[in-house]
Amino acid sequence: MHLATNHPGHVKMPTSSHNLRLGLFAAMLLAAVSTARSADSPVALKNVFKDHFQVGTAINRSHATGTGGGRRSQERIEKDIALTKRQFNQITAENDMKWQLIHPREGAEGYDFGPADALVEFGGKNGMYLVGHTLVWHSQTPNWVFAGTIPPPETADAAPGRGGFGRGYTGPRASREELLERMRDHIHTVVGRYKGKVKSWDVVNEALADGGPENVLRNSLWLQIIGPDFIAKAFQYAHEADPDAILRYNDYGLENPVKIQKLVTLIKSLQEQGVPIHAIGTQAHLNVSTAGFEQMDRSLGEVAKLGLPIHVTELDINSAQGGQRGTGADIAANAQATQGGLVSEADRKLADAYAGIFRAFIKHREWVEMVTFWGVNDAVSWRRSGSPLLFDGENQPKPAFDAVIAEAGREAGVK
Ligand code: 9MR
Repeated sequence: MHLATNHPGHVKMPTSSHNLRLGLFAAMLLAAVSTARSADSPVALKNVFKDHFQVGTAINRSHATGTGGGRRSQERIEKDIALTKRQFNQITAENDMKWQLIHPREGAEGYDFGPADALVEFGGKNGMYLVGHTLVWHSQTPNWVFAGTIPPPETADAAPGRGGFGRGYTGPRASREELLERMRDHIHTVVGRYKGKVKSWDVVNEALADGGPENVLRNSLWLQIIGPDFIAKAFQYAHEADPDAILRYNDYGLENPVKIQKLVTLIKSLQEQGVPIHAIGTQAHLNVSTAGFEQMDRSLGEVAKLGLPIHVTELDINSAQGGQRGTGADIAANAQATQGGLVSEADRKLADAYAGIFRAFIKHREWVEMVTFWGVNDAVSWRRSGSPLLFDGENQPKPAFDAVIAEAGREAGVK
């Protein structure tokens, strides 16, 4: 039985005394939700979901180093950091552990660990679970990685060190052995440096092909030069570097039934070969028009069949802009969720979508171990024009935040 209606913040009082107790608990939780609108509120995602899964966020370099400037002022960065500490118990580097940034040049001197070190220190100081993103990806990988060591002069423009990030590299290529050796060096160095601190790694990112069922794997330079076993090798190297790390395969679009089948094909094959893979990362970059309980329930149900923990790794929901003001009969409901203010149609749709997917996360809690938002707030999101997160650019909780918290309350009421 559901005690709350679809509207977050509205609780139907139950009848039996057992249910009354639980109903009161749910009501108390929801009362706490209304105080969540203050920026100093004690209501935190990490606490509300502590018996379900970790709740984390991607953070960027400004957050890790505590330095504003550029697009975001020092004052705002400090508020982002305060919000991060209050709400989340897990962090992922949005960019600074990508090959392009952590290992821009060839050789032992070619690493740039500063920003990643700052992030690891920030997480450690604040008792946060650290996730490393990402070791092997078709994107954001410098050209030198794929380049043959002695390019002929006529292809010098495409030679190592001339910029570009992997996808477009067309110069003379490394041999399979050369590329495997670079991959091994990279993984051993990066994973080894943060051994025991970064607890979980996105070892291979987005290796599945989009489109129809013909191709399982993306036609990347990794695939072309090494062959399909580049994935198994990456996991093997990461496991050698830190045998205790949780190694994930991470991809997007796992709401799409065709892509899920490709995931199943890939992961079963890795499992049959005894490859050390410990969790599936489903990015969950969603759109408000399709995101909701049914879509997420179906996707998680399929992924769970693999028998591995599921980490929701890059959650956000692109929401339409320019929503209309609620009117007439909607006013009471809107007011309840906003303490007197009106909820725009766009905010309402986003809240409903988030409520649905969190209901699905809770339903699959046996498998879902971590939920990571891809950004602290709308202003720092890669999809900022789609206002995709729970906090606005001023770090104020949106109706979607209330809706997510209310799902925990709803669950408390049904158990
Ligand atoms: O959010 C990231 C953005 O700041 C970067 O410019 C971009 C390219 O490195 O990557 C974004 O994050 C991606 C993630 O690393 C992998 N999955 C898709 C994410 C969104 O593009």
